[in-house]
Amino acid sequence: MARAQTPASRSKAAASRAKPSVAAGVGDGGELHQSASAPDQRITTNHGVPISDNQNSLKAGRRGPSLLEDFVLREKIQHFDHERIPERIVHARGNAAHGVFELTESLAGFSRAKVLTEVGEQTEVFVRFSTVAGGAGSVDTPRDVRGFAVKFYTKEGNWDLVGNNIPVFFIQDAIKFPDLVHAVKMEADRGYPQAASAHDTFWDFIGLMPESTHMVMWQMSDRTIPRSYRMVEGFGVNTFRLLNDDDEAVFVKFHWRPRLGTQSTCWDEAVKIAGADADYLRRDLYDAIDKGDFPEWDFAVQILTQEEADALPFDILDATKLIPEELHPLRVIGKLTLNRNPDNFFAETEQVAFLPTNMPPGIDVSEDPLLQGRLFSYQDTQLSRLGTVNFHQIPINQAKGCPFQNFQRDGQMQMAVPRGRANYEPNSLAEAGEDGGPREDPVGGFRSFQAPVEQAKVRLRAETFADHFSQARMFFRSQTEIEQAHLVGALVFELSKVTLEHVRLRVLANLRNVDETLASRVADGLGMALPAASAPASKPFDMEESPALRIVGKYPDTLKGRLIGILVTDGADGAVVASVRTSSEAAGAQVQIIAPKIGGVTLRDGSKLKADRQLQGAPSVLFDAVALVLSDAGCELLLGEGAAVDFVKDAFGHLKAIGHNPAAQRLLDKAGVEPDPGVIALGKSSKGFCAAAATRQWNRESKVRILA
Ligand code: HDE
Repeated sequence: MARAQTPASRSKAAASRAKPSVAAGVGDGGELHQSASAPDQRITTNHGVPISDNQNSLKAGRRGPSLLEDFVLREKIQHFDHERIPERIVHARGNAAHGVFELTESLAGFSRAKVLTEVGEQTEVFVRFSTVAGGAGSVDTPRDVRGFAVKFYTKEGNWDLVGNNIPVFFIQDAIKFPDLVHAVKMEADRGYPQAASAHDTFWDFIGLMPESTHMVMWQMSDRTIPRSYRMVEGFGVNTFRLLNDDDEAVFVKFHWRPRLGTQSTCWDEAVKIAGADADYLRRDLYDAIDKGDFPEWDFAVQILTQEEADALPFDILDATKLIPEELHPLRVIGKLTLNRNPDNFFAETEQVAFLPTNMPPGIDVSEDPLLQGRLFSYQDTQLSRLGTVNFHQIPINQAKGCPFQNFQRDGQMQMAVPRGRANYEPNSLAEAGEDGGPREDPVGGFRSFQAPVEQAKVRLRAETFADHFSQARMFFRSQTEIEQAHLVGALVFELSKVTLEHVRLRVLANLRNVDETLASRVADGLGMALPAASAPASKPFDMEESPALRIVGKYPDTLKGRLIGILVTDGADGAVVASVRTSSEAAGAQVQIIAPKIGGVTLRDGSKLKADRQLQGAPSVLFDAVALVLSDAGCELLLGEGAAVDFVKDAFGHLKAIGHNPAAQRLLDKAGVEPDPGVIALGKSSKGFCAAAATRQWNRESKVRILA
């Protein structure tokens, strides 16, 4: 057994196993093993999921082929295969935090998983956010999809919900994943660009894979340049199943909704943040948790019966499609709070190993061909990444809510010290008073949904997967004008970096199937003539717009979670600084003082004010709103400092609220700031500034850049 036991608990366990449940027979299809095993006696996977049948692999029918999704079999065999073959590779960029998940509404009747049915239960979690394309040393803010991977340490084994901040994916079948990743990562001959999709090979692949079009709409939206990991949505992406006590199934989609709302940066801002602070997002998350400002998400599900799924105009197994909330509303069933930073980045954040195959009894997979491939890939990746089949023994990966115990043995970096002779099953050692080890649990163990699969084995895509454009169209048309302009701008930016003209043309030809205005705006931005539309595999149709897919207008106007920067100079009025600070903090913001020198400034009344940041290292891109509290002499000095002019110019260009005292006017003028509702004169009260700082000044945008 993998778990250490005290001598007392060992003898108790051995005694209670005197009559092993396997005595009934083996190799009979499992039907004879009908009695339940006590939780501390049952055999589990390495992640603590109880096993219902340790005799038979999962097959398509009694005499049919074994199924790839049999994670119990694969975990066991792979553990055995790799017992003496360790290997390590590098890992991608991400950061993580510990937290807790609390269930607020039970899904009893739909699922037998305790984590989804025991209301009020607090389940420990570890959540890792990541970029996808860049290496471990790349920056935090490229335009990229973000990973949102959650490990729930449930009482019935670990549940890993390994999702993204976008609800759909580029491809429909796992067999295309290596091609997609090769195409987006740095080009093979030259080794660049790092962490950027704006290059030939990515768009070459996209143009040739119309099924990626919906995802590309999301990727080109502001969601891929998030303001903070505290402000990203999360999605399970693939369709899963819930199984109740009677093994009846429904389909389920999982969603995380940030309580701070989904918020993004401007593209120019994201580019500049990359230079100002390569660790922007990881620092933001760490600082917020460190200060006790714990990020929270609502956890929601969309549940569909087979009939409801059949009634959809697209296939629920196709990961390039979402289910509009307006059709099937989200049901909030729990809350996630991140409340503790890791103690050690390597031991926890780097070594955490997520596996979509980690599911407690009551949650199951669907036949989504992307998910089916994922069921194999992650375990395999961890073996080479962490170098040992015993990666489940690394503390961050261990099942914490329950024991894990089985007969898998040895291997590189074995940390457990199993006792006794029982390293095989069935055994009858208990009859001789020895510890015979754990037993399978047909009642409480993991059981797969008995989906009928008797069909010819084929390498074919389902016809119901053929529509590649209708949801892309729905996404584009559901966006606000501002968001549409950003999306078009992003496409123009990316395609302008593509050197192969035929690739640009092919993408434009596909875009015509999404929306003619979109295609002509992009063509116009590129200065190219529109090519003929590509021939779609299935004619796109118009779906109802889904306002739920917007960001702008959806997130709450609030100072909560925001960072305000106050730029001060010697001779500044301390009362104004105090007013901005007090009001902002009272409304939930964090405040930092920025000064020309890190030692701080001497205020007008002769008192000293410490600085948190020095101006040249604290450009305004790092703040959500800024206030300028200067003296006349201080302003004079800053007029000759490029960093000060850029500070103001960028704050204006990135649609941020700018509070200022009268002495700062000359700096505003030099930076080209024009009066608007987001440029606020600071007086005795900072109310107006705080109200403007609670959001972005979207109406300013057309004044500061030409929108595509
Ligand atoms: Fe992953 N993915 N993926 N992926 N994925 C990995 O596993 C893979 C996909 C996602 O913070 C790898 O441990 C295949 C969709 C996240 O540690 C690897 C396919 C979604 C993370 C792997 C997909 C994801 C990964 C690399 C297509 C959203 C980071 C390192 C069939 C639902 C987890 C690792 C972390 C990581 C394979 C597609 C999310 C290679 C084969 C769709 C958040 O195993």
